[in-house]
Amino acid sequence: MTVSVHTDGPVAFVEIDNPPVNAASFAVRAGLMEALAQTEADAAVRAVVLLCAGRTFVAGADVREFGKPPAAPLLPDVVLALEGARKPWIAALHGTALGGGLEIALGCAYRVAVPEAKMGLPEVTLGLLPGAGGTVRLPRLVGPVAALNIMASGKPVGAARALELGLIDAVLEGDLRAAARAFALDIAEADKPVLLNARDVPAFDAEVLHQRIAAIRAKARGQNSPEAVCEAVVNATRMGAEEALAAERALFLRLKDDPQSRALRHIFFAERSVGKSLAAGEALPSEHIGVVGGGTMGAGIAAAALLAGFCVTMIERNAEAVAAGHARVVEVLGGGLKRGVLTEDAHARCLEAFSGSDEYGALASADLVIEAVFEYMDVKHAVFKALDAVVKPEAVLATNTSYLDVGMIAKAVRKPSRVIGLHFFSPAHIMKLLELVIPPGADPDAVATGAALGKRLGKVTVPSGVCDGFIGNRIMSAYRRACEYMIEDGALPAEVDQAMRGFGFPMGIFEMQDLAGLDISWAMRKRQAATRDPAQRYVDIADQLCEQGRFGRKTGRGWYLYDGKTAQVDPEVTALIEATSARKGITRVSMSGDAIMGRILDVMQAEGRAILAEGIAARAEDIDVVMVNGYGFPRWRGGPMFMASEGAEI
Ligand code: T1G
Repeated sequence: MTVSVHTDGPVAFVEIDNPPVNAASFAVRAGLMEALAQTEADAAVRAVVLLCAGRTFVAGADVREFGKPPAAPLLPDVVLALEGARKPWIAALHGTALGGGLEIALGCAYRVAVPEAKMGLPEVTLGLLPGAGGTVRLPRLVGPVAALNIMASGKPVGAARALELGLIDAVLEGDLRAAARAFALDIAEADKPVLLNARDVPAFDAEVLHQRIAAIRAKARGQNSPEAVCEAVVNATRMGAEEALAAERALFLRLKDDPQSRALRHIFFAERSVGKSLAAGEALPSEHIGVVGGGTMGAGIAAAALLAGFCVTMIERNAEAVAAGHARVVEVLGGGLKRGVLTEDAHARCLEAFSGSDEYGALASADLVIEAVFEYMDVKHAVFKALDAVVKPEAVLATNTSYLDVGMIAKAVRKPSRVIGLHFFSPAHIMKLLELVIPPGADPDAVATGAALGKRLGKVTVPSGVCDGFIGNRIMSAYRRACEYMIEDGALPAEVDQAMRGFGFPMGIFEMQDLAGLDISWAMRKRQAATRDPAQRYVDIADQLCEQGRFGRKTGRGWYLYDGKTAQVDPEVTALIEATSARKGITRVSMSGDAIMGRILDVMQAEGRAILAEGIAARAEDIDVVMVNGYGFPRWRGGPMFMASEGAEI
């Protein structure tokens, strides 16, 4: 039974049971209408408690229904009906009451929650806005500025903050059902609170609201839903509820058909279904993680594992390096404490679970070991030989290499099938993307163990086959080459970067190289020079910059000149580029921003098709997940392969 009614004296319990997240599907909506009729008709019922089975209160409308014709009763109508109930409804919240779930709660006379509950209106992250009255009721309950912050950020608030805001009426300790029953008995004979729709918006500072709207618009970077949220909140301050609800509906329907929302829903589900293609292996229990290498990546990986509750042992080559690596991890954890994302207890627990050593023997009890040492095959081989001699037979060994052949690395151990690739992205404790690189012959249990680690670290774990650059770096190398061809043919770095920013990237490829440091890829190009295909066009502009010691931000000069963090176009670089074109007999031709971005997108999609054809990626949506979560591809465009499938133009 998706929605059941159980009466306990004067209190009726209406329970929704629609796993996995009690999404407000058609069955839930119809069931609520039936429960409303039943409780209204039952003279013995004086108050109604609405709660959910499973792990969370309603986590939103059922997004899977969006592609289908809407089926009455529509959620806005269900909320209106609940709001009009003669008997008071109390929404009893646990887990994450999100989107349409919170809107259902706003239609109830009261809202109560357990201390751990979170609630929010994340529709903007799906390219939508609350479409069941949230943009009208929330401003009337908590004020337009707080409502705007909740709806424009899409971020949930905790129960304590919700109580402060007046979003909920009480935080209930202990058993929610019993506490909600007691609350219901307390209010059963009281007058029902004034309907939210019958209230005026509380007094607010119009200048503050205006400033918040300006900031949201500035950050929107081409997205439509934040703008719509701003418009809806302004409507709530200027219109009566009925007019504002109609305006909200119009905005919602417009956004629901917007390609940006289709793209965001595509990515939402792609991230949750990624890895479903993995062969059925059995994840081995992992509690003790070894990390070899205490540099930036190793420290980030160690911190990520500590934050996820693992015990971590870091190995470095000597006591000094161990101390340096340890200090890096302590600094990362300290940052989390300072920013308030880590409690004192959690911080202490992480430090307690962390140890370092210059002896590989310290990894004897490790369940899984990740190496993050220099990107040289002989260094990797030495590390894996040393690991092979000390770890337990069932331990999984992983390399964090960003482009070396994982199968070649695996040859260093007696049982290569235990070796996988876990390609983290820096900073490893923050970036959500993890490429799970699966060499031929890898043990399915080792692969499943890597996938389980990724899930526990809160990563989006994308399986990849073995090739140069796996999925993300391979596509980035392809469009980096295309951008260097374009600047040799007539474009300039600033024009390329502007085109990418205009498309929605946080920064362009040349700005990004200056940030990362030009010397790193220069060293790789020099290593690969001997094996480079002489028939392939090669642009040596970046080499020339490096030969002049222009390594990017860290040397104050790279593709751009830096005055602090501000990048300036450098006439010397422009001259160098033009001289290179002349030297190669190229007549430079200028390119429009759309032409530049169109070329970049074409190259991304072509490389993506090759990656699929070679079986490196299992699904086109996996490529989108990689590009959105690891390479700054704008989420609201869905990814290069989604754009190709939609025939979307720049
Ligand atoms: N609809 C349908 N399925 C959903 C869903 C939803 N809203 N949310 C989650 N799922 C599925 C998900 O695909 C996965 O399925 C499973 O539940 C577990 O999800 C009118 C229009 C709730 C915080 O945006 O943020 O309401 O892969 O892996 O990490 O104004 O899911 O198991 O088959 O993410 O524990 C607004 C979206 C909708 C919330 C749980 N609500 N969901 O996280 O599990 S629009 C949202 C989440 C709306 C109204 C508007 C998270 C979560 P499967 P999961 P999790």
